[in-house]
Amino acid sequence: MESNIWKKNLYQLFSENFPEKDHIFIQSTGGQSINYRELEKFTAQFSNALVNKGVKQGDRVLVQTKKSPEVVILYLACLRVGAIFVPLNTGYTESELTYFLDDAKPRLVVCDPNSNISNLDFQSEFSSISLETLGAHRSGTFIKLAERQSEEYITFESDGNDIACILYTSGTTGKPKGAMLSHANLGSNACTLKKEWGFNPEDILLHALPVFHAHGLFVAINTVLVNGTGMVFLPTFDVHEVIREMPRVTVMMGVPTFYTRLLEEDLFTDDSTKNIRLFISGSAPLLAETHNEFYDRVGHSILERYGMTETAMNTSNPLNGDRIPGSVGLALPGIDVRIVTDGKELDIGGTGNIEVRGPNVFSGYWRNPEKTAQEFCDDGYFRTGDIGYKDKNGYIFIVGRAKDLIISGGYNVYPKEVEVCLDEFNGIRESAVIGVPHKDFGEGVVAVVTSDNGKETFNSKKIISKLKEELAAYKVPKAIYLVDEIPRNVMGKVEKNKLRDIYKDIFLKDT
Ligand code: MLC
Ligand code: AMP
Repeated sequence: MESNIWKKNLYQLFSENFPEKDHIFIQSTGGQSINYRELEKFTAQFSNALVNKGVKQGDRVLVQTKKSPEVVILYLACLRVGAIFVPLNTGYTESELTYFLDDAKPRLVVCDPNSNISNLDFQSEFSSISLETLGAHRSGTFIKLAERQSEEYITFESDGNDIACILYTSGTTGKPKGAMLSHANLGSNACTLKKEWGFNPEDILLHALPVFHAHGLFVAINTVLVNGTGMVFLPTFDVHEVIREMPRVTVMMGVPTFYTRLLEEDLFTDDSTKNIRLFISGSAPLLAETHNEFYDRVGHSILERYGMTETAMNTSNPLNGDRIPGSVGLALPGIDVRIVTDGKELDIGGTGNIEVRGPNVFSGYWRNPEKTAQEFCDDGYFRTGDIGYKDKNGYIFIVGRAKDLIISGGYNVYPKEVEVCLDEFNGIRESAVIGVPHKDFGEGVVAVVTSDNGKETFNSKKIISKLKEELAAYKVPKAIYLVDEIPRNVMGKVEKNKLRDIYKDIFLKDT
């Protein structure tokens, strides 16, 4: 790769690769499309609208909207202005949103016209923050403002070190932390993925992921933009719509749940995939059996890759060469991946902590230098919290996690956050939250609790529905089991392995 081409404003990097202006960038279902001429015009108008709202370089723009082409334009406008784009999961509840507003201290919040964020107190508590709405089909106050703006905007110049985005990722302490990603972090990764995955001018991506996480936003959209091509943009993963749209595209990216859901459909045949050159999976482990079943059904070997919010993509199975089921592939060019235990790098085959270093690795946690320092080694490697080994050919295999984390359908759930909420419930004495195998989501969230009240009054459905007022629904346990005592070891630590062993079968039977 030409070195350092990404040390600049990310939008500038993209625009250097834009194709002829009529080339379609986004085609949505329902007939809406945006070509590259419109993309330049709309991002300029959105940039001017941001400036009009007082947004300056380095200001945070907190965004919680439904997926739409407009939110992609807003992301690009933030890059052009040098503002920091902070996307939030649309499932967050009011109490979760209050935390993000407090922590990110945004200049501007852009939300869906029906978002519960507008219920928060923008009159006094958050009075320094402007609030605008942005809905699908060019609705909302921000669109109205943008439509009145100039179609020209001079993109903010950067050496790449400025922060482009903050993505919140939950933490073991229960409070989400904001990972700061620079223009260069994202640009270097986009250039690497374009090359490694053989993106070419004819490619069209099927985009059915949410756009508030690294996968849908960075891996998918940034790679398309640096390649200067287009995507078919679906609002959510609806398996029938995906099968219908598949013949129009050449590449699909998804979490493992996408692939298991496709395999459940008889309509999904090799005819559906006749124009596809590449299926990519990530964000959670793809079972070797899913990989093999997919190959047997449609003759495609899914390419599995591995990354995280803090680092974007670290490893990938090769485009040309063996894609090994159960492995996340080889370190990407320019990225160092090592396996470490007790500060010592392990030999081939040794299982330990996975650490990564490279231009993709983030710039630290927002307003949290202590946590940042904790997660980096002195020589610049980042501690991923994943456990794995490397084989003699350099293929990485992830075998577990040092962090207490559940990945459900590609969404991260930190048990601590759920336990803190559960423990505040009247009657619950203590709780332990674990991940157990789930047919659809890979892992399902399950809680085991003790109660001060008797079994007769225990009502798990009621607790679940109350929890949904506090936590985004994907974090809420799919089942809650009442026990007399939560098992602990001699040190007093909850024995989660024991609980996982006990509840994996019980949960599968119950669902
Ligand atoms: C939805 N629900 C989930 C869930 N998704 N529960 C657990 N885990 C999930 N992932 C719940 C809803 O709250 C709802 O609960 C019920 O399931 C049905 O919701 P739905 O909206 O109909 O679900 P669906 O649209 O089918 O969504 C499932 C999904 C979605 C798999 C398509 O979760 C998804 O798009 N996941 C992708 C996440 C992602 O992009 N991860 C990337 C992170 S970046 P109820 O109780 O209300 O009925 C990253 C870095 C990297 O990890 O390496 O890529
Ligand atoms: P997030 O914080 O949402 O970015 O999630 C990152 C985590 O997802 C990583 O630390 C891994 O634990 C997990 N992950 C991502 N891709 C894979 C994969 N292909 N296989 C296994 N785990 C993965």
